[in-house]
Amino acid sequence: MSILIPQELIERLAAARRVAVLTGAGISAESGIPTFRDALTGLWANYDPQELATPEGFARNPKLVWEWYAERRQRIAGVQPNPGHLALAALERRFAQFTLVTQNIDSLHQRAGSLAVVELHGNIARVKCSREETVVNEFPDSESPPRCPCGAFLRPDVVWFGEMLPAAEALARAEAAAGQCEVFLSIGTSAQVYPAAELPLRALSAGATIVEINPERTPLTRHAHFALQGAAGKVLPQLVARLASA
Ligand code: BJW
Repeated sequence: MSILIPQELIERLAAARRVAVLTGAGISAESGIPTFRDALTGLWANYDPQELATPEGFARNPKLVWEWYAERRQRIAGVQPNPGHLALAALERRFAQFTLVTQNIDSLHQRAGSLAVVELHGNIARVKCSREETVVNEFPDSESPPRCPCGAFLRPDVVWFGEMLPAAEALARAEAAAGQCEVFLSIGTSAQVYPAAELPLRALSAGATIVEINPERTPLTRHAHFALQGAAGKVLPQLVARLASA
């Protein structure tokens, strides 16, 4: 089913030179990766986030957390970017300045061909020492979790609740893009987790047009100039096609 995309949105996008995008788990849902908060299929549906995505949870049960991430890493390796990821890669080529900020850790944007990707919550493919924070490229897979030569457990290089965002530099790039863009697209995120959820509000305060693409309403919806209620894998290719003929 085709979603009605207002002509005014196409015109604003066609006139824009600086565009920023924030993506969340919803954009990868159509690739077969469960989201976090969807009640039935979400990753949290069967687990308590406090046990799996906090440093305290890892300290309490490192084996459970390591194995949950190992399972997700394996699942991600077996999926492909979907039409939503591919449409964003195509969109990037159209604008003078285009920044794609993602909360996802799955590399699907990069695999779809996006170049300027800012990863706010790390990347599941990397592993780091839980004490020294250094990235470790080779480790024995006989232990769960394996240990760093310093003796501490290795952990996924992702950002858990209560942790600072890794690269202060990544957050600074995301904030700059949000503050400077003319159009900001928030795609497939429940807009509940900070500081990512603050980015569209920053863009709004700076005068940008805010566009949300999500089948469900979120706390951002009432602030959005355009709320396109549909799946990213359907809406984004339509948006790109309309823009190409604008
Ligand atoms: C579709 C679709 C389709 C489905 N198409 N759409 C201010 C106020 C209150 C609290 C805080 C605050 N500032 C900081 C905090 C604390 C905390 C926080 O935000 N808590 C909130 C829950 C209230 N934030 C932090 O702790 C952050 N750190 C920090 O702020 O450091 C400074 C600090 C330190 C100490 C104390 C205080 C401050 C770190 C946050 C890290 C989040 N980490 C995770 C795990 C990453 C690793 C992993 O993947 O395992 O990141 S949690 C999880 O949530 C993951 C996601 O990236 C993130 C966001 O979720 P997302 O992507 O929005 O997914 P869902 O599932 O929520 O939504 C999916 C959406 O898609 C839905 O809306 C669907 O409808 C939609 N959808 N199909 C389009 N086909």
